[in-house]
Amino acid sequence: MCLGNRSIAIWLVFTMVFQNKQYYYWCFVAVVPLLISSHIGVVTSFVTETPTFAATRKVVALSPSLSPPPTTSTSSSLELSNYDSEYYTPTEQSPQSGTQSPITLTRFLSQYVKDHPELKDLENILLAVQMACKTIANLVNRAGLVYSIQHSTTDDISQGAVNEPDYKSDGRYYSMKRLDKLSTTVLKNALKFTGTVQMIVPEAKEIAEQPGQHQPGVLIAYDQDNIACLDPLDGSGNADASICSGTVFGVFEKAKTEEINEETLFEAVLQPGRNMRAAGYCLYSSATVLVFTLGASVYGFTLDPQIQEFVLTHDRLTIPARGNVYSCNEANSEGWGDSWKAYLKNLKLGQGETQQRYALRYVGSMVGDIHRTLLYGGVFAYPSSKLHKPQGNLQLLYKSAPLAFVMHHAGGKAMDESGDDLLNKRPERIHQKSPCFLGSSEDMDELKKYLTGLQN
Ligand code: FDP
Repeated sequence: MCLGNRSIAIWLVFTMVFQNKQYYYWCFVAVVPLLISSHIGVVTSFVTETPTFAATRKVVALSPSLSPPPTTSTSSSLELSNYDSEYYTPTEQSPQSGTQSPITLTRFLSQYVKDHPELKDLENILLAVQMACKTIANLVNRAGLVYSIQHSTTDDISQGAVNEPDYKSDGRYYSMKRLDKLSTTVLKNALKFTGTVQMIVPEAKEIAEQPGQHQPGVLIAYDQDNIACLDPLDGSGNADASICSGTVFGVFEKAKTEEINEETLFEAVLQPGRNMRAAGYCLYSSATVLVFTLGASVYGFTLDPQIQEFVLTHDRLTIPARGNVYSCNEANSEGWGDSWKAYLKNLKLGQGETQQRYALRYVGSMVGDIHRTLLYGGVFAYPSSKLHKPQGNLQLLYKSAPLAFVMHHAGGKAMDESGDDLLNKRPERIHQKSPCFLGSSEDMDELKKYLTGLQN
């Protein structure tokens, strides 16, 4: 632009001098202010961009826990503010004792296990999970970029895809496969890095329940004391459309068997959710949020992208006792059971216990729907549908049970279709699905009356 203006000006001067036409004189008068303003633009952007660059470099230099917090203040508003340094302020208080100052996950855990030495063996697994979640967050954020590249070379890729049995015509095939694979590798590597954790990726032999379904990449990881189930990326098919997805994990005490092989490990992991020692999820959305419980309160940590650290943002998270939202896939409604239908009808008409009409919110990504339910209250449900999904769509062991465990410790409830506590349900197979209902305690109590036939 600048170069263009300059050429026009030179050309005008040239023609003015050599042809002496008044017309060119007036054009020159009009172009000079343009030229000046473009120069001012260059100078202004130089002035405004320089501090931004300086600030960026400062942020990078502030490697967490290695560099001390900045002590001098500078004139730029982009410089790190005091609250950043608070993350690194040593605190004498226990994380449970109500401190208000932000605290990183690493520091939180070290303090937590100091207060609860019996949980010390969980620290490694959680630190590995948080490391992996940071990387997965990055992969998910870049999914849209990869998507556009893939769609520019559709020919050979789509041919390969349609030949595979689990091809999905909705375009979610690639990111599902690619991101599932990548996030499984990331989690595996992070867990291996602890030096104590071993891994198994169980084969999904019983996916025949729903032929044509994409097989989730569940991981089973174990060390001397614990055995964990991890769903590396639930909702991976949504990532291309920049819709949220999440990692889910649940940790059991490992059975003290002498010999460790696939059989004994699978036996050890097929436990009711109630036996978990820890569970949680990481949501990849407009923010990356890691929510977990070590069997007592629930804590939520948000990834601060400036410093690449999870910081405590939801201290002892509890779900509201009542909500005004229900969350389910209405496309399955023709196959739903009568009790769930009757309950929903009353919510929609404002004829439930609260006499208030409920709204529908359904992302279709379980971690996102559960996170919203946890924060705002209400009901999340994946009931059975006799037409298409007789067991719903959610695996008990590594999706609904860990989330039910979190829900329970946040003061909410989770049930199966008979109204029994979902945490008491023992899966018979790794990939077994089960209808589930999770949410606010009063909403769940009301729903239970329908499911158990007390109300219809
Ligand atoms: P997705 O198939 O997109 O991976 O467990 C998988 C899951 O998503 C959940 O995240 C989500 O709650 C559910 O399935 C959505 O199922 P429907 O498409 O049948 O509603």
